[in-house]
Amino acid sequence: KGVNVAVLGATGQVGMVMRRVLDERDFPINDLRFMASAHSAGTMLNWRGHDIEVEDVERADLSGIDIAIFSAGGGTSKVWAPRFAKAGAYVVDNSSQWRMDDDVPLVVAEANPDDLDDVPRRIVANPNCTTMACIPVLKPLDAHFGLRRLIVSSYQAVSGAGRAGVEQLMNEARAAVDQGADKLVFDGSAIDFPEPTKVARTIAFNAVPFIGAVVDDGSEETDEEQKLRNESRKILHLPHLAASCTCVRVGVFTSHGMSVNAEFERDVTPDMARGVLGGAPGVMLADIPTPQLAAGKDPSFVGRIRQDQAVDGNKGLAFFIANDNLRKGAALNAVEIAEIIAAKHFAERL
Ligand code: 11C
Repeated sequence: KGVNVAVLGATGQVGMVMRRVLDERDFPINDLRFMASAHSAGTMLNWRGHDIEVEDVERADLSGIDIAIFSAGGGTSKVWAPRFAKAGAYVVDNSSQWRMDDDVPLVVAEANPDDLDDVPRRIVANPNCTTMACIPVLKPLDAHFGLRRLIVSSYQAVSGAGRAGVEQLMNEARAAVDQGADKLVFDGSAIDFPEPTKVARTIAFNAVPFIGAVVDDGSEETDEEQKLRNESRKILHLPHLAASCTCVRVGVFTSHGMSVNAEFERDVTPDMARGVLGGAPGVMLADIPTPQLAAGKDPSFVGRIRQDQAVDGNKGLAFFIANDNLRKGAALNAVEIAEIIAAKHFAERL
C-alpha cells in the first residue's frame, strides 16, 4: 500500500521541512528514498526511527519512483526533472525552472487542484513563496469580488535565500550586538559588519529592497518581483491581472510578510472580506499577522484588513499576510500537490 516517493534535495533546509511534513501528514508511502548531489550523498537521515542513506542522484536507479519531490534549485531541476519523468515518476518541483511553461501545471493546493487533471510532461511546479503566501487569501476574494489589480510589498525572511542567508543574518546580528547595536540609531556605519555573503547588503537590523536579479527587459524589476505577477495570473486563471510587486529582504529568519493593496470589480468591505476569509482553506485571520506568528505553522495569516482609501468607493482592500516560506511557501504545498497526484493517479494504492 502507498506510493513510492523520492525527495531530491533531501538534506537542504526545505528538504528537512519536507521530511517533517511528509511525516506529520502521514503521507501514504510505500518506499521512501532521499537523494542529493554527490556532496551530500552518504548522509544518513532519520525517518520514523530508522536511518535512510542519501543517494547520489547521478548514480541512482530512477525506476519504480511514483512521485519525486524536488527542492534542489533550477539548474538541477532542468536536468533531472525530465529524467525522472521519463523513468515514470511525477515530479513536483520547487524551483522556478518550469513554472511558466504552458504544459506544466503551477498549483496551489487550495486554489487550482484541478489543474493536476492533466500533467502532460509529468512535471508539476510549486510557486515561489511570495506568490504562495498570497494565493490562499486572494483566491476566495477573487471568487467573491473579482480581483482586478494588486500592489504588493514583501518583507521576506532570510531563509528564503537558503541556509547562507540565515548564517549571514546570524553572523551580522552577533557582530552588531557585540559592538553595541544601538549605535546604529545615530550612524548606519557605526558597526563593523562582516562583508555580506548572500543578501545584497547587510541584513541585520536592516531592510534590503533587492531580491533575485534584475530582469533584462527594460522594466528594472527583479525576477522575484515578476514572479508574483506572472505566477498569480497563471494560478488564478487571470491572465490580465494587473500586478506590481516590490520585494524586500528583512532581518527575519523565517516567514514572509506581504503588504497587499487589492482592487476588485465588485464592492467589498473589510467585514465582507473577513466573512469570506474566516472559512477559507489555508487561511487564518489574525489581528496582527507577524512572521513570528506564522513560523512553523501552515496557514497564511491575514489581518489588518482595511478599506483601501486610495481606491474609489468600496472596491479596494488593504491587508497584511504572514506565511512560513519553508512550509506552505515550499515544502507543505509540494507535499499537498503530491497528495493530490496520489489521489488522482494512484488511487488504487491508497
Ligand atoms: C526568496 N522567494 O525568498 C525566494 C526563494 O523562485 O523558488 C525561492 C525562489 C524561487 O529569496
